[in-house]
Amino acid sequence: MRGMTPAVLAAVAMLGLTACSSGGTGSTGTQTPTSSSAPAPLAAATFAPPAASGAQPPGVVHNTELVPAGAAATVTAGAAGGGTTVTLAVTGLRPNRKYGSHVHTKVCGPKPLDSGPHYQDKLDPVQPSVDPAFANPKNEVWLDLETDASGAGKASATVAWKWRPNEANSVVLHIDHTNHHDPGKAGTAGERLACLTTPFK
Ligand SMILES: [Cu+2]
Repeated sequence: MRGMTPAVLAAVAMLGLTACSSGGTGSTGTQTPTSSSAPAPLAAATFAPPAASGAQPPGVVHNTELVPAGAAATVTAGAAGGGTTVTLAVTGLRPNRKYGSHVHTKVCGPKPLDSGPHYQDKLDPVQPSVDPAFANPKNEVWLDLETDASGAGKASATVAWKWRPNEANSVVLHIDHTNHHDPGKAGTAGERLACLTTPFK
């Protein structure tokens, strides 16, 4: 601060106050380059009940018994060769329990079905898609996981394609692991428990 006039110091102090009162998460220092091997989270939130109307929280819970208060999720995604890798990490779920999960097309809303169908690379002309020729983990992003004793879990999926812009917008947690092969049930994992709005691009 040597060499600064009192007026400059006052201005610096005021800027500081302004920055703090904005409450934002703006830069507070030098930017460190993000490593390509550890992409920044696309979305991260503690699940919250849906808002009665208007804007929804980023993570919406539909079943508070199986996604208890404090449960949280983080999604990262990045290019992998010519394809895409998505990772889902959760904490605070029920311990030692299997959950299904997929990338869905729409943002999370107050109702479980608001998140729309699964994102598919090759779109099944028949919707909802339960044909294993389309509803499979090469054509969709499946992130089934099993929690540990603390309720934490992680899943990763790599597919050979990239997103169509703005068509994949959430990660949904389901009550069961995903059905892999049964025609009429392929890709289904039961009740939608929670949803994290995630803008895949
Ligand atoms: Cu799903």
